[in-house]
Amino acid sequence: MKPDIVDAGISAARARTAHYDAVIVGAGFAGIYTLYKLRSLGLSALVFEAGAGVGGTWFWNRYPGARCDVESFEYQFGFLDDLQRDWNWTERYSGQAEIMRYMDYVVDKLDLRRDMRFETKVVSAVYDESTRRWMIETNRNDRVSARYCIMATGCLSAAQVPNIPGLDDFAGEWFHTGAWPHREVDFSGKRVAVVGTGSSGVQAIPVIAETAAQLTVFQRTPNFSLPAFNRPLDGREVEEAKGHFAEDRKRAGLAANGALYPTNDVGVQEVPRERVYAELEKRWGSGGFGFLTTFGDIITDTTSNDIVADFVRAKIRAVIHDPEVADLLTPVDHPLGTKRICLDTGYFETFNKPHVKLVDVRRSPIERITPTGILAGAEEYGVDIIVFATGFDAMTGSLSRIDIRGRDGLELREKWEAGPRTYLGICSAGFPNFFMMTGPGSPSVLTNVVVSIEQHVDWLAECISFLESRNLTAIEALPEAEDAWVEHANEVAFKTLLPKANSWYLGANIPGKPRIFMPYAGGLGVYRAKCDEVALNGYSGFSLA
Ligand code: NA7
Repeated sequence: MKPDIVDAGISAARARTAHYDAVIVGAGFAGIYTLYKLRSLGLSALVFEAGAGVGGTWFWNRYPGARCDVESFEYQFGFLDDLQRDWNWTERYSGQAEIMRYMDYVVDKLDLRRDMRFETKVVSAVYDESTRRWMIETNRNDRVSARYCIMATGCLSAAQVPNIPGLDDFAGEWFHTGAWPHREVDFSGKRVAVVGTGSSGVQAIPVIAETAAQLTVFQRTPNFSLPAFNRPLDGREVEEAKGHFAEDRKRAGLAANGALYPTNDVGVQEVPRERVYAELEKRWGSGGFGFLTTFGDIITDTTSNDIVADFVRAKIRAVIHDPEVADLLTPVDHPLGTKRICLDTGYFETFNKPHVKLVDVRRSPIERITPTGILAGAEEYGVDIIVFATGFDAMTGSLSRIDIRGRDGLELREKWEAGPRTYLGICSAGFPNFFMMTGPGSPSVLTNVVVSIEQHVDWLAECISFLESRNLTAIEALPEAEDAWVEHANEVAFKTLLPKANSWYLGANIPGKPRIFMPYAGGLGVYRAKCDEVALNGYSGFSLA
């Protein structure tokens, strides 16, 4: 269907309202696939993207060392075999620049760019019950009405700079890893501070240390990090992987984590300890998240988790020369895997370098930023550049920064004041024809997110086809179905150790954010079956009109 432009006669700046079947917010993996899929249904769809290009979170996270922690063969689209056939990954874990090239390649190959508007932020999305349409407005004064409003805004897109007094007066440069400038930042000869030691800090620190004159790392919580063992891929293994891609993809789509890590149902305490260590050593040597599935109960049993965590702690200590620094870098305050685990290349070894210093901000809290440095624990650390690797307002941040209003003017922000409430992580009661791709309450960040995205988009497309074929104009989650899903998701999370850490999964990194475990911890395979069942039952838990 062709979009239709009509004169709304509102103001000169907003004289025209464009009408589409769907508006998609975000041009990351989710936005790209949603546009492709809706187009293939014959719908007109328009994508708004804040960045100057496609890529979503990868567009912004171009900090030194930025790399995916899911293997390249798995972290790519699977919906069209040609896409993987004609693309050759060069490293086991792709770097940010290669992922960007891949996403550009996909968008060009599928001719999607012509329906994307870049450097355009959606500021509001308001549902008009009388027309059953969403009115979407942007910071460029676009006004677009659409039957379906699809948020492909990503789980890790709203960068969070901590509110530290004095930052405005800092005379040097400062950056956030998640909003990195599109130019080379030269650290050579500079005194650099990195605040934060999550995945972004862990990736950036070794690379920054290569050229900085001095690097001071401000750590609040030491994190578990495993060696990635990244390496170049050779042509033969790339070809071989392409040959069994479809089969692998199917398997990943049914797995709990949407990936191909070898699993093992056996519990840590069911086998002799020497065998436990031998297995852990083997997985450790292969690199990557597969370590966490060496045994079946690492994420559910405290004692088993401790045994495996001790193994990791010993590995960490073994590479750090100074025992005091080793103490500081060894994670002790949360079970292994309950904060998103990091994959690194030479992270802990970096702290053996004489020009790298570690400051424990729990012992020496950051008091303020001065014009020339950071004041922490009554000591001023002089720096020229500050890098905030302080994470994101995860899962809800990119939604709450938009003024979203559903039926009767209900504000999403207000509805979610005590924490996000969704049905299946896709829809929320009071917001008809409003869909979130990998929203809170879906497996998303606990999985290989590209596989989760494809599951969501496929489900969405089927749902829209269902509505269109029956001339239905509105679908909305029922409050009781939403309540039951929220309760179920909570119950599932609390059967694991995941809620035991102060993680961004729980919103614990954002001052004042309600403490709700946001992703669905029941596994992608189980989740997929639930979504399929809902569809098969004529969209049970939804009202249709
Ligand atoms: P994360 O994982 O949220 O890490 C942020 C880090 O910044 C973490 O170490 C935080 O400590 C630290 N932090 C946050 N605020 C502060 C303040 N105010 N002072 C000191 N330290 C602070 O974000 P990343 O970008 O590294 O990774 C996000 C995800 O992207 C990652 O999990 C992958 O999925 C990809 P804390 O642990 O909260 O004590």
